[in-house]
This record gives sequence, C-alpha cells and structure tokens, in this order.
Amino acid sequence: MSLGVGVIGCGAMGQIHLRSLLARPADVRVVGVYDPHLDRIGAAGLSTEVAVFPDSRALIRHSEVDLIVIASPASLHASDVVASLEAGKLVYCEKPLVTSMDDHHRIRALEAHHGRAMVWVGFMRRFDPLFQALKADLDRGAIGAISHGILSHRNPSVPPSFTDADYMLETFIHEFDALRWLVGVEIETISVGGEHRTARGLTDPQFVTLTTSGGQRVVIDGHITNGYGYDIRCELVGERGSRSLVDYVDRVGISAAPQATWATRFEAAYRSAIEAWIDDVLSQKHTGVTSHDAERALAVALSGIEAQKTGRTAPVRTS
Ligand code: ISE
Repeated sequence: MSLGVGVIGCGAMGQIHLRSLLARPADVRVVGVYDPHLDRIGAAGLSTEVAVFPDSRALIRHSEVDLIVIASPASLHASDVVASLEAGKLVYCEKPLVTSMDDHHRIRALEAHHGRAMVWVGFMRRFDPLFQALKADLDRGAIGAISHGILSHRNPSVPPSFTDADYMLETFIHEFDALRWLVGVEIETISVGGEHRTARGLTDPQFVTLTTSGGQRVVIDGHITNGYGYDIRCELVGERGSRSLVDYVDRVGISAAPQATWATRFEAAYRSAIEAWIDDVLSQKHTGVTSHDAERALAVALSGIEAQKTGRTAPVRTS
C-alpha cells in the first residue's frame, strides 16, 4: 500500500522531512507540496511528479493525499491541522503543535469525533539514540528514584524576530516534553530567571526551574545566542547515581558535542521520527508523540511566559 503524502512548509525542516519521505518509495508517494516561498520548493530539488500547490487547503483536500506533514511556522499550524482533521487526514506536525489552549481544545474535539488519535508531533528528542539510551537506563531503574535534573539548551543563534515567548514555545518546549517522557511525570510549576537583554531585546541566557508531580526539581539553562554551537545536555540524578547524554556517546555512536545547527545534531532523530510515523500509519497504531503530549508541553510553556512576565513561580494548568 502506498500512502499519498502532502507536505506544507519546505524550509529547512520541511526539506529534511521530504528527504525521509522520498527515501521510502515503496510505502510513500509525495503527492504535492505547498510553501508560499517558491524558492524553498526549488531548493528541495523535487522531481516533476511532485505537484506544487497554490495553497495548503487545496493540498489537504486533494483526493490522493492521505497524510499531511506540517513544517510551516508555528503560528500557521492550527488552521492546517484543523483542516486536515476535518478532512479525516492523519497529520505529522512539527512542534509546537499549536500555540493556544483553544486550538488544543479544537484538536481534541476533532480527534474525539473521529474516535482516534490522528496527530503525531515532532518532538524529535524522543527519537534521538542518546536520549533513548538514557531513557532505557532510567526505565530499568539504573539510578533509582530521580531527585533532580540539570538540562541545557544552547543555540548559536535564533532568527532576529525571536521573542522571550518564543524561548518558551519554540526552545524550552523540547525540554518540557523530554522531561515528561524521560521521567514519566507531569510538570507542576515553573519559574524563570535571567536579566541580560541582548541588543534586540531578547532576555538571554534564561534559567528555568521546574517542579514535578514526582517531587523532582529540574533546572534548565538556555543560551540561544551563544555564538559557539548547538549544545544540548541532559543529566538526571537519582538515589544511586546520575546519567547524562554524554555517557552513551561511545555505545550509540552519536556525538553530544556542540554542532553547527539543530539539523545536524538531530538528523538521525528526525529521520526516525518520520519512519516511525509511517510505520504507525501502516500498522494502524499510534506509538509516537500525541496531541495530548503536545498540550501538556504547551501548558508548561504558557505558564513559563507568565513567569517571565511576573517574575514569580507559575503553576501549570491541567486543562
Ligand atoms: C527551533 O525551532 C528548534 O526546534 C530547535 O531545536 C531549538 O533549539 C531552537 O531554539 C528552535 O528555535
């Protein structure tokens, strides 16, 4: 069975997903793409068999399109996710799935209407071999009960338009999801510190403290204009020791050293995430990141924005 796929957004992320999809010709046919910037579509180097659509709705509605990949800017996700679900099509959407709780409620209602989970979300850390090796150790109780964690999210640069809110919605949201998944807890409160303002008004670095339903305290440092590289770290501490991503580098064969961009650091993870999605669709399962997971991570991010503004610890809302 060949699945017809439409891809919305052909920037760096969309092109990575296109390459993964095109690498599975036995299962997948990329029917068409949409991006308002035609030069990006040109850069994707697609064959003439892939149609270029004038708008996302026409692509979503096309009869040969069974599945939709959304890799457009976050503010555009909600309307295309909703249109896809209304058309009964399954979706793989980049993070953040949407940026408001109202949009999450609409997605939840549509999935309930169809009686199944129809959305897979691109939190790629869950597919990274280093994160997976860490999780396997935690799951087998290698360090016992976890008391705290120290995580880092550092980028060489972010686009000029990047705001403090984006810091939560686009950047730290990865850690919020990763922590829930790694430790199997919910995040209950968030506080945010950081005084230094960059020339264009972004507070950077920022320091987040989370408390969890498991009684853990987790600190994340973000520094997203560091100039030196994409540097992702994660250490969890338990009653019998600690484990960090770097502990698995030799075994897994993936470097944890700073890299030029997120695209190179998580290349294998992005590919695995799309592969797992196609496998799920073919076997009518959902083993990936659900809209519920995305909703929980967004709830933390929204509370984080509140904490940035008030300077106080913010509770994470549960619905
Ligand atoms: C970007 O959208 C990503 O997903 C990267 O992983 C993250 O490091 C970056 O801060 C985001 O802007």
